[in-house]
Amino acid sequence: MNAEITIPRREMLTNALADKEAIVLFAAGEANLEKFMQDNNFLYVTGLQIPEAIYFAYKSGIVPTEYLFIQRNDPAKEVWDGRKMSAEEAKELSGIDRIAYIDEFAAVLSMYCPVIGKIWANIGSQVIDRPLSTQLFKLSPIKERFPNIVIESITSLITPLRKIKSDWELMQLQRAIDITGKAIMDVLENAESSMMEYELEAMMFYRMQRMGVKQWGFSPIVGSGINAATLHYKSNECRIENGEVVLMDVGASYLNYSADITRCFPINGSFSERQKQIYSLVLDVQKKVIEMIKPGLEMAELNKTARDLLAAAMVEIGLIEHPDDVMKYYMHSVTHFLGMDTHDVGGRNAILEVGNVITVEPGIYIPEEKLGVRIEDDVLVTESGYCVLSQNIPKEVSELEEIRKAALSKQ
Ligand SMILES: [Mn+2]
Repeated sequence: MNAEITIPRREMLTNALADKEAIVLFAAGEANLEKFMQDNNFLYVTGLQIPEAIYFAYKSGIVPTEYLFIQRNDPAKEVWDGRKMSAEEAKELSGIDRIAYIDEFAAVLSMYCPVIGKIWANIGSQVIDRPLSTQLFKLSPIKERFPNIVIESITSLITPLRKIKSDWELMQLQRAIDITGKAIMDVLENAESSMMEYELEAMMFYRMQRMGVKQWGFSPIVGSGINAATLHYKSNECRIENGEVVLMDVGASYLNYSADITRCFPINGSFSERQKQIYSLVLDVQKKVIEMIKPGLEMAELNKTARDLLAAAMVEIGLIEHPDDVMKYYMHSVTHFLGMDTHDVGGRNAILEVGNVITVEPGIYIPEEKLGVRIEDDVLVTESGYCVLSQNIPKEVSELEEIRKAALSKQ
């Protein structure tokens, strides 16, 4: 990500500001012994993968004033943390002209505060029984000294931008999806019964990291048998038994763009009749929901259709008696926005627009049969309807069985 990409984003963002409004975006804090993961709003606006930095913009008249505050390089700390990004590098990479240091932020902000009406900041969600977010904590002196300044979450200002993916963003997402697909193929071709779920996770991360991925987009789910029926199963610590269906809900994060794919497969090469029945139902519903996707459609419609179709199918096979009981075996939404965040900004009830990327992920979970099936693809909304970005990752029963049988015959 460079200035060419982020300058137009900042133009659009500051255009959305009213007179006397400001933006304050905090980068993620310095990583201690964990991997550094940048704040996505800060990254979207500046393109910079540096900790602790602060972006500030103030609009009065037409042209906004922009500052970027960065860490000072401390030669004594260099041996521990490496050299900090210099002011020249930060300016070059971000296209922001006024570069200052973090210890100057308070003085600069104090200068503008008497005239600022509102500050849009990445303050995170405010849950009343939780501690203040670091960002809100850093802004709290303003609340005391300048009580007239409204501090508001940047989410509503930045969401209209982030939910329409540019061509560049689609390239990164496609890369994340393709790498995830390769990782899933590795599992399909190498998994054996009696392996541990975490071995499958390791196979996938090995492939992903060799292809330039630094982290998972979210904690990967690899669940076999009854574990596949636990929606957010993450421990991935059980042995895979012969005859089980394995569910993998995984996504690589490539340059902070996250894939989100779910595939299920029979560990011993072929689905049982019952497994095939349930799998085929879910796949059929998934395809029908995907076919509905087009600009102007409410996401709520996708949810309603998925629920209605799954309910009808469950009644037909005698799994439930009445369609209203569908929640017993299907209890989540069928779609969410996808992007820098796995559950990206945009909400769950938006109207689809060209350039949105969403998931489609119906499922049926029957713990008493030790079976859980979810099938999830990532879909771009286009002018003529949709494009399934993960279409190359096999999901037909015949494809999955063929790949598994070929793999098992080699072992
Ligand atoms: Mn998902």
